[in-house]
Amino acid sequence: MTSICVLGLGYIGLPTASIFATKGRAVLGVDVVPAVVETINRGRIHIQEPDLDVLVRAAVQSGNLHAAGLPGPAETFIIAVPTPFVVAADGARRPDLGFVEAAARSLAPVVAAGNLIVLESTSPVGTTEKVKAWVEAELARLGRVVPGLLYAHCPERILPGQMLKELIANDRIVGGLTPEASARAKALYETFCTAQIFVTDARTAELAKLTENAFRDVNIAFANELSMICDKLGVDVWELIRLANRHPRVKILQPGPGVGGHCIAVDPWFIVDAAPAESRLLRTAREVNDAKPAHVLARIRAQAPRGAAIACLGLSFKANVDDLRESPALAIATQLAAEGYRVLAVEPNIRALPLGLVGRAELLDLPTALARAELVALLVDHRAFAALRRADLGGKPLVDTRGMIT
Ligand code: SAJ
Repeated sequence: MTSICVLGLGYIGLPTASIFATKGRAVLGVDVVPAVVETINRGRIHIQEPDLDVLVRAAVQSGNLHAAGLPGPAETFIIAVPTPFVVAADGARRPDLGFVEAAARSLAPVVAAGNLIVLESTSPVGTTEKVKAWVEAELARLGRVVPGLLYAHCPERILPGQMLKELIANDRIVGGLTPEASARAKALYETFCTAQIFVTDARTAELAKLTENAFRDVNIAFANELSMICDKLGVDVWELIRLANRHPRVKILQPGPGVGGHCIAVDPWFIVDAAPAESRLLRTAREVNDAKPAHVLARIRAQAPRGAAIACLGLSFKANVDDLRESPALAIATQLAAEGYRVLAVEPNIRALPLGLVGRAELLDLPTALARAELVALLVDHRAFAALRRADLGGKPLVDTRGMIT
């Protein structure tokens, strides 16, 4: 009998399902994409994350992890599907809970009395209550009566690039719709989490996760705004931050080409959408970070005429990952190509250009790109670029969005 059914085998669901399986639980992983199901059942992975391949292979080979297209009966269900936003006609960003709703409704045919349903997806306040309403609506439609279902939110906090370490070692927050649900969810995560698990209610747990990412977004926006002020005033922002951070109570983050990924650039909007009049700082931070790629593009245009060859060092959304989703570096490279620049992309973490750049850019190694470039744009602070020095650039103009090249 399956112990845990995990819906969504992406960046969160796959490591979570695998770790439960390696702890001896019988896990059914569910994904709507057949290729993902097939890949995982072969013990392979469809995403890049250090050591995840080893974990998934161990989980599948132990016989404890199996993937399928539909959920089956289990004691516990974990929903780990995407929660993106959609841009409404008036420009507002609204959460798209379509994947969560579909996952919740898909449970109705298989849930049994006393089952626990955990929402892990980062979600707007009130979503766990909605999950309950969707399951109940679908049960009613099927004419099923299933007493004692328990619901909880348990957001993940793991950092892409060091997920497996953080999955085990990060403190967690669990918020049930009832104290019994919280207690069951806490016991569930104690299976593998070696850190503290704090219990609260579902709405606080939902807002806590959004708050963590909004906090980081606001702090990165501060750094990005400083970098734009410094460009205007002719001050070296890296030197400035280094010095200001010598104050015992100042800890400024690092500017970059913008904020990417599927978390920090998304989650604050769920707060802004729910409390627009009160979320002035959060909205402005999002706007500042979203405006940074345009600032970087303006600096490149000012130093290189159209048609020039631009070495774009890094395409991913942050250092040392292959994840191109919502990447400001990719957006900058794509825009340069659209404007007629010759884009020489250097991205050591991918083997082929993303579709949007195919035929419009070249994927090169670092020495070749540097040799052919007329301007060098350092967009991602990958380890692979750490040894690069200004002296290696032969006097070519440099736009260093990460303050990496000295
Ligand atoms: N960035 C900067 N300057 C900085 C720090 C980050 O420009 O000083 C940029 C990065 O380059 C990247 C973006 O911000 O484009 C986000 O990167 P990140 O490493 O800060 O965070 P994510 O999106 O990979 O993961 C975040 C984490 N949240 C927090 O640190 C509060 C992670 O713990 C969450 O689990 C994850 O979001 C999530 O899934 O919500």
